[in-house]
Amino acid sequence: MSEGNVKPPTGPVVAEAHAVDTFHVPQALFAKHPSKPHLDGLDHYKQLYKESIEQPNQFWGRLARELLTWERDFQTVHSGSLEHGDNAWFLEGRLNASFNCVDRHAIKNPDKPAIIYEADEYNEGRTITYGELLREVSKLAYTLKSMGVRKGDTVALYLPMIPEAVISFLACSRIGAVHSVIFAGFSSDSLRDRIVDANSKVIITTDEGKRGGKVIGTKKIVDEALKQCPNVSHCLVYKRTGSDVPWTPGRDYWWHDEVEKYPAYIAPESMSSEDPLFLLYTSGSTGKPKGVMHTTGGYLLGAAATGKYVFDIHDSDRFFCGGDVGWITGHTYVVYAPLLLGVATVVFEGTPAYPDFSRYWDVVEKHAVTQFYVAPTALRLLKRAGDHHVKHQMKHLRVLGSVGEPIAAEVWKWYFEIVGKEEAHIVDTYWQTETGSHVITPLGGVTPTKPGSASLPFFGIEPAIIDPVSGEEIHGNDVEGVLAFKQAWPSMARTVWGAHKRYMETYLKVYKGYYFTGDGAGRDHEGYYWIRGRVDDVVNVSGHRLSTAEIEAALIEHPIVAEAAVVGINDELTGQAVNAFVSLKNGNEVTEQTKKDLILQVRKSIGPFAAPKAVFVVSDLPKTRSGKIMRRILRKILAGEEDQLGDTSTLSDPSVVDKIIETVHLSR
Ligand code: 6R9
Repeated sequence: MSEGNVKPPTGPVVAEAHAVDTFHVPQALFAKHPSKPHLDGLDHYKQLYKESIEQPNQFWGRLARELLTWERDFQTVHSGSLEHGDNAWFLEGRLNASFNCVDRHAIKNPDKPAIIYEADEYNEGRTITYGELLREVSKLAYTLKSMGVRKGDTVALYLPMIPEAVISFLACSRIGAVHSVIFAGFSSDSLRDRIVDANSKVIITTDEGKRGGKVIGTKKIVDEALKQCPNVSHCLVYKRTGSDVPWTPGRDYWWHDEVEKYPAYIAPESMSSEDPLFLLYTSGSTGKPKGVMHTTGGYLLGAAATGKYVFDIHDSDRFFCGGDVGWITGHTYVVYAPLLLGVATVVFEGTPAYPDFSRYWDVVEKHAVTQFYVAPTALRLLKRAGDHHVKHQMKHLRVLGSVGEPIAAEVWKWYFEIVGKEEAHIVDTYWQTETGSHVITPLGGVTPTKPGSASLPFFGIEPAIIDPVSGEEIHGNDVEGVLAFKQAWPSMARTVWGAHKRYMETYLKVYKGYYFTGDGAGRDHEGYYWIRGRVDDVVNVSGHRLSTAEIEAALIEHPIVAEAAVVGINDELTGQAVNAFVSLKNGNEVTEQTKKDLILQVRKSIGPFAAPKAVFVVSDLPKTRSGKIMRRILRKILAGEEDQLGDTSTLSDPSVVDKIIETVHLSR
């Protein structure tokens, strides 16, 4: 782990939190409910929570049999430990993810809507029933098989938010292939790295994508990446816009030509509970992204259980998660949770600002959405745009979820009052790519909430607040520290692809016997959790998780850059923003173009969403005598806290600090 890794958490102290209001589940939610929430109030939660912690095998064994369909039952609910990093769930059990998401609902009710596709343009969407989904998934599964994909192989997906993305997830899992989704905002370099790391031989993409009225050249980016992926034998292309795209015969295949060759049913592959279901790359405190690996039984149970209890999903619901399938939120709550529970999921291709700031609410109204789930960054944008854009009744809404970053109390209240009309329950869900599903969260229709707090642990999660200095757990309430978990849970990541040692070191060895989240947190006088943000070198920009080290590595790739230091600073709209400091190699002059080139370098190397908001070209960076860059000093300067830099005499050249202050001031 890198320098400054375990910084004491910042943010409001717990004492302030005492003053906040507690919101009870609105009575109107019960009035509009199709039946009633799955649990009868907080005591019922407490009773089940107690069982989940004291008798986890009994609790999870029961839920796994209730929520999933097993082709062969399991005998061992859990084995392994956090200490050894060998956790396994539902051993001996066999099941298939696509069977659980599709077949069992298609058999019962083939005409029930499964996917409500809301295209970028308002009237171009369509609805896909469970029966149709089964046929589409089967045909694609056949296609992948014919391309040589076998059980255990990884398949790269580089797709926009269209139904074919969901179909691709499920087609992979149907034949036992491991999907590795790469967010379609990543650059060709990032895509290449992920294809190579996972050794994917087949990739699925589109000719182009459409988002917010703009066209995205997905196939072009794939072509660029594949120049350096000699092992990719097949590229399957779904025609989204019909534009002319470059074509490599023998490697590129049109989706529509291929799928029509195959029958509309293929039997699902029998998988062991612990077989990998997917890889998803995420940023950590070092430069190289990690391929977080989730397995079948445990992950699916986490998705289904949180879908049921956190979102209070019932049979007739229509679920809308605004997250992209390229991130974990889309994996678990666009695809798996709603489909496992057999309800309709909205796949929204556009943005909240196109054609105007009413778009989300138009979608919610049009499809009578019952649960809506989004990141605070979108809410901040919409709140700022003005309440007049929220002119919709949205009377079916029961649960409004928030995810990805802390939600400020004013934004929380806006969501509750203006979007939910005080009739829907707000759930601020805390979790991570690595946790697979929600870990600290209110339960919809059940848990009283406090704006800004993710509230209480989900079933089976035993949080611990640890003192980052002593490494000891801090017991009792009204405490602050870093957040860890004491017990394994079914949907936790099992490893980092090809790097189990890194998995152990990042999550399980920091505090022995605990899973370390990387976040600071407080536990208030009522046992409610307040997430303070990352204590490592991870920056959260608009809910996108970025590693400062990864951005630094991108900057250093530019031939004129000698050294780079990247820090996250608070930003009103995006939560945090990336600011970069670079020093140039000898002989390189700073020109008007330099900063633009460096920003372009990051866009090219990672993707547009990682581009620094500001670049400061400086003569040297503040370093310790052993050469470690003191990012803390840069953060303080940007925050205008030059008077609180602390002791700078230990720097190898203390005079650089004044020069940096001057550069920052001049550029403002
Ligand atoms: C689901 C997701 C994980 C990091 C996590 C934390 C932050 C997520 C949050 C939250 C405060 C919440 N985070 N949910 N912070 N309140 N409700 O976002 O996964 O992309 O892996 O990011 O996001 O810092 O550690 P991922």
